Amino acid sequence: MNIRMLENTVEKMMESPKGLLAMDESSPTCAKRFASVGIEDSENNRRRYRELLVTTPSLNEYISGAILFDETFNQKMSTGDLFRDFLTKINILPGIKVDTGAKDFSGHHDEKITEGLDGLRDRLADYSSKGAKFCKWRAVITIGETIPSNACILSNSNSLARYASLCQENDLVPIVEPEILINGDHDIIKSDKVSQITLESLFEQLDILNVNIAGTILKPSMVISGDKNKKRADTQTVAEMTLNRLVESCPSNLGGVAFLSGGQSDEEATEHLNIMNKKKSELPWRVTFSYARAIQQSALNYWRGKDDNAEKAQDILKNRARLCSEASMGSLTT
Ligand code: 5MM
Repeated sequence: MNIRMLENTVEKMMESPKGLLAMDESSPTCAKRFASVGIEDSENNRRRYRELLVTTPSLNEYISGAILFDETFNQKMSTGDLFRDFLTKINILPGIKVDTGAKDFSGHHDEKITEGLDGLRDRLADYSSKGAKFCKWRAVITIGETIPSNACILSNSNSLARYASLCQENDLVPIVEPEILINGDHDIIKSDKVSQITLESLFEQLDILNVNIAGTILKPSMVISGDKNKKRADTQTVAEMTLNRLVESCPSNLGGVAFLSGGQSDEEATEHLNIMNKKKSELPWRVTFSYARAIQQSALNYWRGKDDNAEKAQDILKNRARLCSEASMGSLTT
């Protein structure tokens, strides 16, 4: 493990005023997003869409790194350039999602365990040799009457830590993403409690497995009421409780924090980040974004697979990336 190299990558990923663009939808997820706007799911359409994203003018002013799915990482653009090389050329670090998905957790109804550790060492060496600088692994934690179970949290935390350790062995910065789903009628207190046990378990496992914390990025959910809760907490409360949770449960030498949007509206996702960053001078790490839907969805809705809509869709994408960037500095005014 080359610590200097990991720290250098972390520094670039967390550079102000930028954040990360998550465009690593697996093929089934991409098919779902396309179906919602009537686009046929094909490799060519996935390439066209991803090409639209990465060729958006000035994207590199707001985005420091892009998380790719394996297909895109190894795919050529219409120009013949590989996506990964094009990103490097425009000063956006190419990253890669390396988990193979959240699967049903045996013996635990309604819970998921993320798979992908088998053969991971070899896959990471290959990605690293082809220019990837960082990786991502997503664990899914569901809130319900009697869940999450300790088994689900422990097993997912341990897998995240094993993945992170293998990444660092290959000089790749691991993004660890324990996503606590927004789905449900739980209140914000329950979300905070689950965040606490999840984060504490994750950092305990990272420590046990000797993962270098300064060379690791956390991609957490915000502490937020369930989407079906009748009295959802307001934006100020979400931002304050999220920051308090991170400060209490995350080590101060962590490389950085880059939130997922997790089904929040575009406006909510930027507003929460903006409020948190009003306090950025008091925080031990940078707090930025690693959004997929909150950056991409409005552009996808406009594009609908039509070349004539591409330029305007890129304007929409650029505008969302700019707003996220401003929110990551606490300087968003609306
Ligand atoms: C882009 O979606 C990623 C997961 O895709 P799969 O479910 O297909 O594996 C996901 O990890 C994403 O990076 C994060 O959830 C952030 O996306 P949102 O939309 O929550 O900002």
